[in-house]
Amino acid sequence: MGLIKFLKEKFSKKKEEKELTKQENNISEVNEQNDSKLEENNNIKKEEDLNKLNDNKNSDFDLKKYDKGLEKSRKSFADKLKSLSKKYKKVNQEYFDNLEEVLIEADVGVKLTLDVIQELLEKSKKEKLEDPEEINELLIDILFLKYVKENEDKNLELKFGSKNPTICLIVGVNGVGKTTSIAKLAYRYIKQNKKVLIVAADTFRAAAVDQLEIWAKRINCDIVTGLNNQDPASVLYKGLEKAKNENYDLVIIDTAGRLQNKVNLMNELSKMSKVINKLSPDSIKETLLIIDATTGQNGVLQAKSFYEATGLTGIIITKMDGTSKGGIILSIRDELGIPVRFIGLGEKIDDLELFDLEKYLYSLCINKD
Ligand SMILES: Nc1nc2c(ncn2[C@@H]2O[C@H](COP(=O)(O)OP(=O)(O)OP(=O)(O)O)[C@@H](O)[C@H]2O)c(=O)[nH]1
Ligand SMILES: [Mg+2]
Repeated sequence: MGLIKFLKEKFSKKKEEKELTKQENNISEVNEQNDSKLEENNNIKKEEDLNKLNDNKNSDFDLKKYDKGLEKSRKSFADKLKSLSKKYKKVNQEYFDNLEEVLIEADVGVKLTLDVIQELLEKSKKEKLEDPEEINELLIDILFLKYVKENEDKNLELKFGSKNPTICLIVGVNGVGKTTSIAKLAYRYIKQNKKVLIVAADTFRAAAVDQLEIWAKRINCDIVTGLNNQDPASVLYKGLEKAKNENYDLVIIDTAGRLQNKVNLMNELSKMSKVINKLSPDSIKETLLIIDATTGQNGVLQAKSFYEATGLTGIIITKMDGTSKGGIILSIRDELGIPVRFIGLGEKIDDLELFDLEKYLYSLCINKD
């Protein structure tokens, strides 16, 4: 079965609702059984069923967020695919040229677009496909397979060790959404009962610290700050000592985003890495790059620079709700191979979602009208 059909089946509302009603009925049935011998087993089953039900409800809720957050991109990408498939009875070279344009306009990137079109041409020839709908379905399959990497950890959540705090360095150029994403991340893990500490190591602008302090207060998260223009590494030092002494689970570090001078940036970030390695040698370390989806292919260039300067363990793509060019995720993955870990789908504190390739492709590529 092609991915489109699979995703439609997996995510289609009717099926989900039917499934939920069925499960709710099952739970009521379980409730109605009073046989004392079965009571213990039933309780376990009831709990399992309730968990499943909650998982489904959460997944349904997440899907709605994806759908809403990617609305602009879908309106552009999925609608163009649909009108293209309506325009042609049979595919021809012109169809593939148009498809190429749609992919480039969605910011899938020139390199990946050309690869995908090439593969699409070869496969459609081999399988003798001529129906535009089938070609579009094959296109989504190819996009999916291009993203997926074997032997890669599928769990995109931050990892936690049993003893030491996880140290998460947040990097990115000015205005991409670093501070907001830090607040969103802190909130996510506070909700998962983690003890979280924010370190305001962007001492370059006083306003940056103020902004982070406001967020920290709002979500009730501890924060370590320094003085304006204080060496960021010394603020970090203070933060890591506190984290160690007070048994925090997660330390999230805000940094300044001055990419204008790459040498400066490299020096500053490598100094920070040294502090982290010295104070927390046994901690799990993450370096997450924040990319603003609305900056398009420029984001790919930024990612390359940061990757060279610091090494990255993942990417957070923000402002997906504000762009019609949702293909940027595929382009970045293709160019750098780094996993997108989270996506920002709005300005609110809970508008940060774990990246889910299936939900993303479903929301981006499938016209819901
Ligand atoms: N629509 C939308 N806006 C976002 C998202 N993430 C961040 N923003 C907005 O982007 C703007 C910049 O966000 P900041 O978090 O201040 O960005 P920053 O990278 O810390 O900026 P500097 O500290 O100036 O380098 C703010 O107005 C945020 O509300 C998102 O996912 N969606
Ligand atoms: Mg900031």
